[in-house]
Amino acid sequence: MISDIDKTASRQIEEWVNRAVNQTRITDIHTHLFSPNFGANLLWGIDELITYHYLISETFRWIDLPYADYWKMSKSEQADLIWKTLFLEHSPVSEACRGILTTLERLGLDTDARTLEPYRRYFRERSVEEYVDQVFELANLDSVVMTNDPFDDSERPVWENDRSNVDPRFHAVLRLDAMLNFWETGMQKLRQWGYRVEKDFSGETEAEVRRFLKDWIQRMDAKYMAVSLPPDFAFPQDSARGRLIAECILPVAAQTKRPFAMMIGVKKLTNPDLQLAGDSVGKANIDVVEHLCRSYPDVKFLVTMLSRENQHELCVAARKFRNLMIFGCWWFLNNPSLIDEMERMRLELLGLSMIPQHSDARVLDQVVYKWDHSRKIIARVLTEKYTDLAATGWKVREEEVKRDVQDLFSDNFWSFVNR
Ligand code: RAT
Ligand code: ZN
Repeated sequence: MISDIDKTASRQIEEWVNRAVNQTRITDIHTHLFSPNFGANLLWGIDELITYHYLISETFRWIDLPYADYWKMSKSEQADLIWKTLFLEHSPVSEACRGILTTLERLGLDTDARTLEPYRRYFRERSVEEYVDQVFELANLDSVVMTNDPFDDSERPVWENDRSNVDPRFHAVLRLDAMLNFWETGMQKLRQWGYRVEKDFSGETEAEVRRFLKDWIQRMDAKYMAVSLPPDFAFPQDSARGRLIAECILPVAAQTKRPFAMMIGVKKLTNPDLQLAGDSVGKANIDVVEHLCRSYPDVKFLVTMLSRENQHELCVAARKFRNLMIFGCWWFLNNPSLIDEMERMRLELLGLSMIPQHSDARVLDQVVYKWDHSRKIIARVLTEKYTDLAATGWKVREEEVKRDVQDLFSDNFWSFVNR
């Protein structure tokens, strides 16, 4: 007979879960952060936090300023405008605004200063190296996975010249949007770098793209290859992207045993005037994911989808294919109400065999709030699930809770990558 467990037992479970969730060091499997040797590519500090593109789009809801005028402003002028609009003229209740306050609070700053100056002073006094240590400590991170784009001219030279200086806490990922989504320009660059590729795929093009992928996986020690894809992503498809995936990415993924990460559902530049803040979301077709997993059992797929409407079928797909690992609550889904719903659904459908979250941080300091907020939700949902188990008479043990949280926050990713 299933009974309610007594209050002491449920408090005990809550304590164990909170302890495990707070003390387990996380591998953050998708960020836009960089090891400090990438110089200005690593963003940090108050002005970067405030001008995060999530906050830019929220600001334009309130102001009539022409978009172009905003982009002409200096970084600190932009930050002043966003601060005034979203924090002083209205209360900062959105998740992205609240995140700034959580970060400042965790750094030990007065969140009620109502002016950016004390925060600017605080960051002026710091060096990036000491700040990376401080942030890793505060967010309790083991390591983070970067997004590394060899087609980016500010990034490529660092890999070519100086890669021994990469901080070992920062892992690389070979990001391939520039080639898969923009073949005409991507292939020009490949040619400049000495790969014998042709726009119409004649000659050695496919073999040469495979050579490029293998060269860069090795150069970066990339943990996986990745791309973001539109809602209408189809495969197989008679297009440059379809051909590149079929003939280059998938064979190289199988051969090198590196997963292929697909981040599906982004509508790029729905409002181009907003630049990076101008992307939107659309529901994608799960059949494509299922087709890939079924047809390429030797390829490991890491998948996240941007639309809330895709989440249930994505969980079901993961039940069918062990070469599919689902991860994160991506971008517009990285909000408490949706994280709560998604983690609950995943635990119910997949148990602990998933990667519940990634931060997607673009500014170093953001990992502090993103993980603070997600940890709280994950702890709450897990507590409820273990409490339900305890009500059956199953004895929850602290060691097992720790093991499970270690899987969720780190080992599921590493076992999948190394499988
Ligand atoms: O969440 C974001 O910051 C987006 O702009 C994207 O970077 C997205 O996460 C991506 O990796 O494409
Ligand atoms: Zn991202």
